[in-house]
Amino acid sequence: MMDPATLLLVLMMGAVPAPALGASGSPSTPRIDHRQAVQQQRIDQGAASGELTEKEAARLQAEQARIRRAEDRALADGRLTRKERARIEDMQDEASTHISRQTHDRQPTN
Ligand SMILES: [Ca+2]
Repeated sequence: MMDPATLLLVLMMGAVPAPALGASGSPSTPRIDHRQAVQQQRIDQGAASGELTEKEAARLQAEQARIRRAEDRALADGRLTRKERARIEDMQDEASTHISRQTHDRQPTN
């Protein structure tokens, strides 16, 4: 069993390489990641408020999963080309439209 001071030191040491990893590892995708988080939030809120039916929410979740997979595939070689980035952003544009449409279609919940 480690004493608390040693444990703290280990945790602090463990925390140091994390930011360094981001700099030398995969290309950063802050814009894509931010939009992902926002869209996920919109789906969650729509589902919680009843503006999205379970089916609509499930479909929109599946779309988000497809976008994440596309991003993973694009990043698999450690490089995100302009074309790859544009394709993912196009998918996010479409997903955003789908979320708005399904959230405001006044479809009664079922
Ligand atoms: Ca790539």
